Parts: sequence; structure tokens; C-alpha cells
Amino acid sequence: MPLPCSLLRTGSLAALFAVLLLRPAAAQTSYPMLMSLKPTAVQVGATTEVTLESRYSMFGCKSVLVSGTGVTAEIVTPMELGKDGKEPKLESLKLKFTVAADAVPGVRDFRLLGPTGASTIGQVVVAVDPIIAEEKDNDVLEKGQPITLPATVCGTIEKAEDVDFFRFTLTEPATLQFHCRAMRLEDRIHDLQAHVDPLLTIRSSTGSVIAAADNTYAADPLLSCRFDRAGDYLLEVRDSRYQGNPHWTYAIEVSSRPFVTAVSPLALAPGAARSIEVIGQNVPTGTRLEFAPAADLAPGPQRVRLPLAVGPSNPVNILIETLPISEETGENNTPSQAQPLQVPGALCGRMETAADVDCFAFEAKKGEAFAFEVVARRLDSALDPIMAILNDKGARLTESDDIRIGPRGSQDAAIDSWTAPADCRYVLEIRDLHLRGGADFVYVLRATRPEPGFDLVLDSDKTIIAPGGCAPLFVRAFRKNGFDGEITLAAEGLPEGVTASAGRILPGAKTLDGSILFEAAAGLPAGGREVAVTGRAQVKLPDGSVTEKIVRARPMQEIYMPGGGRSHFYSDQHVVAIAPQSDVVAVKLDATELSIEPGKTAQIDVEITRAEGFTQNVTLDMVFQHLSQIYANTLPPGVTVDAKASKTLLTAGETKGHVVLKAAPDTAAVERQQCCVMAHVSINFVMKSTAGSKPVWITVPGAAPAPAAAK
Ligand SMILES: [Ca+2]
Ligand SMILES: [Ca+2]
Ligand SMILES: [Ca+2]
Ligand SMILES: [Ca+2]
Repeated sequence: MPLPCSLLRTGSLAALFAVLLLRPAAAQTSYPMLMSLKPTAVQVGATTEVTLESRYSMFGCKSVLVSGTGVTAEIVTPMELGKDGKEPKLESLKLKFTVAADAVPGVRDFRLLGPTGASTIGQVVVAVDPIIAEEKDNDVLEKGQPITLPATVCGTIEKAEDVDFFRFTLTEPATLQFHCRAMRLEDRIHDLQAHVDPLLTIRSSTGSVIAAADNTYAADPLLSCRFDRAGDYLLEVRDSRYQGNPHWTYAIEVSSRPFVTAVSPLALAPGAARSIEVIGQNVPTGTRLEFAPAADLAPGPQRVRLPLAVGPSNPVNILIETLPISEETGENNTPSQAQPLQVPGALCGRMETAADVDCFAFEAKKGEAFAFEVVARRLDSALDPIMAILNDKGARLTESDDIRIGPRGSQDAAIDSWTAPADCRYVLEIRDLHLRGGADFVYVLRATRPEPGFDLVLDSDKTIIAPGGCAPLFVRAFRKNGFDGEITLAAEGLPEGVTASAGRILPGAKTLDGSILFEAAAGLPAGGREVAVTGRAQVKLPDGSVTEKIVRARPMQEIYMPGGGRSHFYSDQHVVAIAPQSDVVAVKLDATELSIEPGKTAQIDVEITRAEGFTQNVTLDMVFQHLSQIYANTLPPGVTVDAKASKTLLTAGETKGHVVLKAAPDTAAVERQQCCVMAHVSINFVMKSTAGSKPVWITVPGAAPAPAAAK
């Protein structure tokens, strides 16, 4: 079990002792946590063999799920029992990725399916050029590993002070693009608290520095370098701080092809052809082309390939937009020069030069409400926007620099709901936080009316169920602009033999969580499928009309933080997987319906079925929490677990416990809220595997049920 670093750093025996005493009994079986892939890229139109490393055994895994289309993978390493007849601890294995010739390049998520369910997410770079893997002994200039270009150079900054050299020969002058992916591949790794900060340097054959790049996309560099003479050159890769880690892999795409970094305008209407400006490395200034995004692209951020003269470009970020699109025109640097702003509308602009300030004007009556959002950094624009609203006297009324999108931060700016304090001509001002500018400082300003609504996120990227058992998936709502109605959940795409009981998020401004309880038929083999979760609600619009909104929940992968905290990162898919090797097979309750009068208590008796030989600690709960932070609470508001009256810790093979719920005297009436009893087994200090009971429907009787009507 990795100890929390903060405690280790104190070096205090007492602190260590405290941790050891707290240490939960480990699971007998854990899903594999994928750590790194070497090489970390695979080639389009080819089959590439790679080595996958994990924490916890991958023994028995049979299949690989890869996101998107055109990429498949299979496990090459044979699964053989050891000479002692026992399963080996398999934390390294060979995979073979096969990529179709028309597969879109970029990063894909993948995971293994096996007897312990689904692994955590791994990421693989799909690249156009041949893959070259780092060989040993390339740490000094003289031993630079020879490479032929174009190539996708893959290696690892495996130890402190590691420096990797690659030597290439140019037979004529050339401009080369070096696109490094490393730090961005580490956000989703479960157990990698420290991340790489790669630095690329181009040197002459004798070692003089020709060019260097550090941070373009987060900590990852994009370097364009002009070579005026034929000759031998070196590419040097290291961590900017000279740190290292056996799981710090990188993939550097090196070619003379253009690398598009942005387009202008950044927002495009689906299916509509228009002339756009193309911006990037080795792209001549002022390059324009006719482009129409596919008509079936969903509104929001999308990646597209542009038809350049030399062939399809690298995938480029655009915003598919259904609002009327307009563009920044002429001088707008001061409030008096402000360009009129259309509401609702999407205005595409740019910080053309350093110190550029863009001003837009709109008339508003006292009490009129607006919502403004700048989309830039989410689409890899160089701009870190800051937005302000000024009145006609030049006073700054409100400002936004960075925002939160669900549980994670973004450097983009938004003013979700702003009400004009008086009849006035207002000015919306946008600039870069550091007053930088340039061709790729593009943005979209979305101006709309605030509308009640909600976003949904899934607490995990995987739900693992024992055959014959149940497991919960929690869904959290981020309510917007006063929406406090009920949200009904649904799940689609279940694996064969799995059923789902979809619950609801109760009405109330502070009621956020609901659940979907999956049940797997007895005897199901290992396997899994991507499952989509949606929520629907009746939403009352500002004009008084009621509309139904359907929102797809975004999966989030759980990760753990330095010090032992649990955090989340967005992922592409949620998988429901069957795990024949589970420590807790089933959680049985003595009730499926439970009624609790306000001010009273009620008890649920629980009996778990342990896997044969599994005697370690199991903890029961009805609220999903870690280190006193609550990640999901589906109990009716006012109903809590009475910890003192409950028996939730089952030690030394115990199978029976009970949970006592109490309802506060002012608990509002609720009819049949779906809840479940969870049985947790700790995998390490942060992660736990969770089995669930079948639904227990909790009712709080009362004269008048809580209003479930739309608001
Ligand atoms: Ca290395
Ligand atoms: Ca860097
Ligand atoms: Ca501008
Ligand atoms: Ca910002």
C-alpha cells in the first residue's frame, strides 16, 4: 500500500504508526491499475506490439476495449499458471494494437477486461509516422540513437537526470515540427501523483543549441525548427527539472508536414461551407481554405482534419455552434470603439497582437439577464481569457478569469447569470490574462440568456459487479441558474445478463446525487461494455414555458492525490464489467421497502456473501465517502446514517451487520427514493472496491409530498 507522502515526509514514527493502525485490510483481488505503455504510440495502418505495465495483476485478462473506431488490441502474453499451480502476479504484459488505415490520429483510451472486472484507463497515441522506441544507452550526445524521419519517437524519462538523445540526418534544408505528448498522457493514471514536465532541445552534431521548447500544451512542448543546412542533428528530451519516473513515457511526432494549431473563425455551423484561416507551424501566414464540418457533428467541441494541399491535417479543435455566428471586425480596443454584440450569438475573435483588448457593446434594460462564456483554452487556443463587464462610466461591474466545469477547473472565462442594474449601454471586455497575443489566440464569445438547466457527471469510469451480485453507479448533478427540479436517470447499452434499476435525483437546490443499481445474473463470465447514462427533467424557462431537457452524464475517472485524497478527471467512457473474482459476492438486506417517520429511526439488517477464503475487513455504508468528503448521498434530505447505532465494520470473516437510519424531525415527505447499502473493501489507502445491495426504496411519510414539479 503506498503511504501518503505527506506523512512519509514528516519522518515521524508516530505518524507512520498512525497510518499503519488506520491501514485497511487489503482486498484479495483488485482490478489492474494501468501505469504505462511502452512504446506509448502505435501507427495508423499498422500493427504495433507494446508493453503494458500495471499495479495489481493483469493475470486472466482476455480482452481490450479501445475508445472510438478503427483501433483494436489483443493480449499477446500467454496466461499460464506458475509451476506451483498458482496464478502469477502479472504486472507487465505484451499487447498488439492494430490501427485501420482510415483511423483518426490522436489519443485513445483503452482498458483491459478480465476476472477482476475492468482495469483503470490507459492511453495510447495513434500516430501517422513509423514508431521508433528508445533503446538503451542514449544518455549522452555521442551515443545519440540514430533515427530516420519522419517518425514518432517514443521513450521514457525513467530516472532522475535522464537525458535521451536521438540523432538524425537531413540531406537538404528543412523545417521540422516536433510535437511532444507526455504530461497530457498522465492525467488519467490512477497512481502517478508526480507528473513529467518535458523539455525538447535541438542541437547541432557538436552540441550547440539550435532551438528549445518547454510548455505549449500544458507542460508539453510543440517545437518548429528551421534547418538551413543539410547535416547531422540531435533531438534531446528530458524533464525540465531533471526529475524522472519509470512511468514517464513520451511520444514525439517529428515530420516536415504542417502542424495546425488553430483555425479562425473558431466556431463553425454544422454542414455549412465557408472560408477559414488556417494557423500553425509550417503553415504560411494567411493560408485559407474552404471547409464544411460534417452536418451530423454534435454541438460543442469537436476535432476535425482539414483538407490541406499536402493531405489531411492533424486533428484540429473547433466549436460546432448552433447560435448565429459573427466575427470581430475592425478597431475595438476601447469602450468607445466597441463592436455591437448580438444576443443570442457566437462571436469569433482573436487577440491579434500583444496588449490587444476586445470590446463589445450591448444595450440592456434594468433587470434584463445575460449569460456570457468565452471558449478558448478548452480548444487548445493560446489565449487564457479574462472577461469583464463595464458600464457607460467605465466602471468594472463584474469579471471572470477562470471557471469550474463540473468538478474540474478551466482557464476559460464565464459569467453565467448577470442582471443589468440599470438601463445602459454596457461593454464586455476580453483580453489575455498576461496581455499576450498572436495568430493562435482565437476565441468564441457566446452571448445568451441564462436558462435553468443541469450538467451530470458519473462518479467513476467503471462499475464492477460480481456475477449474482449488484453494484451502484452514482450520478451527480451540477444545477444551473436556479433549476431545482427532479432529474430522472436512465442507462443504455448494458452487457448481456446485466439489468439496471435507474433512480432519480430528488428535487431541491442542494439535492445533487442519484444512483443506478446494476445487477448481474449468476454465472456470468468476465466481460463488459460501455454504458451511457442520461438524465431527463422538466425545466421551466424564463418565458414561463416548460421544456424537457435530456443530458448525457460525463464519465469521470477516479484518481488519487498526493496525501491520500480522492479526485476525478474526465474520461471518454464508462464501462460496466463483470468480475467473477470478487471479494464480496452479494449484499443481502432484510427489506426492500423502508418507511421512516420524521424524528424516528429504522434499521436495515445486512448479510454479505464473502468469496471463499476472503476474511478481511468489509465496511458497510449508505453514503459514498472518503476521508469525510461525500462523493454521493442518495438518501432523502434529512435522513442520515446513525453511525453509533449501526454495525458497519465486519472483521475476521464476519458476514452480518446493520445500518440504522434516522430522519430529522423536519424531514420532508419523500416517496420511494432508490438507495442501496454498499460493502466496501479497501484496495489501498484511497481506492475501494464496492459491492452493492439490491435497491432499498426509502419513503418518508408526510401530509404533503415534497413538490416534484418543474421550476
Ligand atoms: Ca530514457
Ligand atoms: Ca515542459
Ligand atoms: Ca482583437
Ligand atoms: Ca482565464
